[in-house]
Amino acid sequence: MARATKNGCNNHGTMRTGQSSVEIQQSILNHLHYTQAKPLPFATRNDWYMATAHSVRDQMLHNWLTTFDIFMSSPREKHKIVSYLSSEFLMGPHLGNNLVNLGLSESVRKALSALGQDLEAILAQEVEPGLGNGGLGRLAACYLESMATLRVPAVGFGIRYEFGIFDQEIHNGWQVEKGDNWLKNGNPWEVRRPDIAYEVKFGGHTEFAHDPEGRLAVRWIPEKVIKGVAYDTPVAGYRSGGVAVLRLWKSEAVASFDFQAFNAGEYYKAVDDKVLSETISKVLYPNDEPGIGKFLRLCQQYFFVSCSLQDMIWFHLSLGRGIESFSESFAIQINDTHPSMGIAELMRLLVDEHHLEWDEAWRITRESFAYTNHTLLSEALEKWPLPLMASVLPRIVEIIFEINRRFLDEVRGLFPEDDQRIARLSLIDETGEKYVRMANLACVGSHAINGVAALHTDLLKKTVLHDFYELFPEKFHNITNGVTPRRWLALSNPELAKLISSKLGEGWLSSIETALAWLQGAAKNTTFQQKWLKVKQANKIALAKVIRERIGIEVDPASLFDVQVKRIHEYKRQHLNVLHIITLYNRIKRDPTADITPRTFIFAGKAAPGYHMAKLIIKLITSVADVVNTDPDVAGRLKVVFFPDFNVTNSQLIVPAADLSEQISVAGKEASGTGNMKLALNGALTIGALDGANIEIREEVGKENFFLFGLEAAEAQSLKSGGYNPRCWYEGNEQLRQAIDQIDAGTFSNGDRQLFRPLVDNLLNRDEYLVLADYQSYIDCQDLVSAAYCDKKKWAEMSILNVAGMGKFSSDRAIREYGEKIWKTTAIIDPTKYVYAGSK
Ligand code: 6GP
Repeated sequence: MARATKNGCNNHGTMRTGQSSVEIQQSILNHLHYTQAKPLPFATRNDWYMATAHSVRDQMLHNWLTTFDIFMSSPREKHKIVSYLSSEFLMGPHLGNNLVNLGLSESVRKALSALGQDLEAILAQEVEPGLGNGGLGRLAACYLESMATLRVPAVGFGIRYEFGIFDQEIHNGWQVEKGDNWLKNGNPWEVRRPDIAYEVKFGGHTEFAHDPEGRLAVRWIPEKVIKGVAYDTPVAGYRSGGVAVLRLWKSEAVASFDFQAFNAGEYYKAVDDKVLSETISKVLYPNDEPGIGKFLRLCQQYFFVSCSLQDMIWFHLSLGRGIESFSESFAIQINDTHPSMGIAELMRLLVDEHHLEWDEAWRITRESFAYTNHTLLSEALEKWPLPLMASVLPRIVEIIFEINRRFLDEVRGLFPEDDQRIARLSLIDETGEKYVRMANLACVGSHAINGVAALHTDLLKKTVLHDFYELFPEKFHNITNGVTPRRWLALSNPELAKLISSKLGEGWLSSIETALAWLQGAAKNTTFQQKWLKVKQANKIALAKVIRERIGIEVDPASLFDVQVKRIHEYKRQHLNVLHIITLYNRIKRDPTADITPRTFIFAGKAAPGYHMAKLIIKLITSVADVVNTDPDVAGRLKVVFFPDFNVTNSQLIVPAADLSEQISVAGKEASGTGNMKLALNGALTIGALDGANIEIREEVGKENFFLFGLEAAEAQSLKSGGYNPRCWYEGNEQLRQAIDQIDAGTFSNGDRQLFRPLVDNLLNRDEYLVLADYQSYIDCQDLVSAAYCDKKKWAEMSILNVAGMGKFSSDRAIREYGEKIWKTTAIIDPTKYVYAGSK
């Protein structure tokens, strides 16, 4: 086991990643003995997993402390830390990724095998921490990994939910939610820090009082105080020695209760109090829920931003700096509006607790904060009922009012007669019941605002945030999302990574932005194409095996694997995909000898528990599957699979096996998408509308290697504003009519005509996401896909060119852009101090 010297470092401050398999064996045995306290013959698979994880963590903690040492001894101007504030971090399983990044996979495999254990089985033991819904939570995880890789000093601040996103089971074709008890076997990756804890106030009232220096200041007398305790998880960079920290807050009662001090009544009150305090970090809320948020979610948001900001201030002051230079120590990125209360909280801390003047505090706050928007759906823009917020966070509401008063005064100065504009810009929505608009708070209190793909940023400027763009054009940036190629290629698709290494040599995983383009030269090479297809085939066989074992459906690995995996949402249009399946089915039924390219349709994704239409779409998919999969006329040429419980682990299995990536949201609704990037990076061709990052993917991979269909965003907009009537599209298209009529008539529901009525009604009468308008274009494009798939050589070439074009979509590129445009950070670890020893 690596032994730390007195200053916390071995090798005199250098980083180590490579350990021999003999050293690792010893370390695993030590942890089995001293951490798990298990005699060898009684060690369970989980004990072996825990011991292995602890051995790997030792190395990461060592690198982390070394990173910290180097940070502290580097020049002052480099002391800037990125604080990534996010209510979600969807990290995925840690062990495999850490092994890849530390270069330890082979030595750990060898060590385990010498101990009679199998690395794959140990990896399968890990329960992934599902602390996010999807999109922005997974993005946060990719970004932490890239910051570690690029050696940007970074902390991800969030909530240590006891229950993450629900586990999804499918019962009788319906989604059933199960609690996600991810901590039940212990979590070897985190370090609890009882000494890093902060108090957070809730409820009560405010009053004026004299502070210790005799100044009149506002004092918040809370009804309740809750403590946040830090849990740290190190995140390893790829072969760089860099380590980022994920610091998650757990809520606890402030005082532990003592038996003597309480009479019986107070004792029970104290117990109740403890339970209530711990409730705050109990559970992650699913997003996409209709209606406004819950009391507890409001508490969660304030709880974690308050702990995080107090922690940042503590660290800043402990560097010996004055409070007025806070923004030189921290660049705070808020991941959507969930942490935007941090703007008001930092003002509170600076004004009420550190006694700064308002203007000075406001300068610091604006210099510190930057806001990323992740959605164009107006219903997803957060707003909190004012009365609720005022009762839970009275002081925060006062501060928001004061920010608003000053801001609207400025706006009035610029647009004196424009009351409507002022009403739109106000942080308070007063059109009916009063709400606090969190996006408005985020825009006013940040120095930078960014969208996550070029189209998205453009639409933000033109629509959702148009008024703010007119006011502060210089604040707006676009930073197109990216994904980490370490998890999403090296780890999930090792054979493809190996094949790419055979062309590009080692080292390309740190520089895919430029390196992958070199694959273009190999795209037409027949031998390389054959190897390429062989890897894909092996991945498909592996997935087919899991589908057989888990779902009991036999799928043909030679068929085209057509994959749509993402949250279930009407704007993402899984039902458009289903209409295509029904159309193909009808072709077969009309002529069982029809020439159909065999396809396996694979869906996966969770629906928000309260989103009935999304749940009905799942039921539609599974119902169509039941009919299509068992119809003898189909003769196995079409198979439909709903793969349950989509999460990072399952995604790593499905993505490498995909031939076709379905990115079929209606143009103008998907902010970016990142699944589109992961699938293309694994050699799937995309069928997509011009939405989100699809547009940029198409530019990068070449339009001849992308299957484009559907309306453009501007066309979709004008079709709707011109009075879209879906019924006309239904009546004018025979195949479409037939498919919808079948759903309505109970063809897929054993004659039950009620089951899908809400869905059919919605499509025929509203069709907000233009499914019917895009239907024909989609079907025509799918016919091109089917024809293209028959030419294996051409398909392989297109697939290689897709991967070759994916350099831009590395999260390393995205992080560099954030660093340059927004955070103004520089890397701190001197690469000469880092020794990558490789695995022995
Ligand atoms: C998602 C967007 O829907 C997706 O398009 C994007 O790729 C992802 O964020 C990362 O930027 N949005 C969310 O997850 C969300 O909760 C409020 O938005």
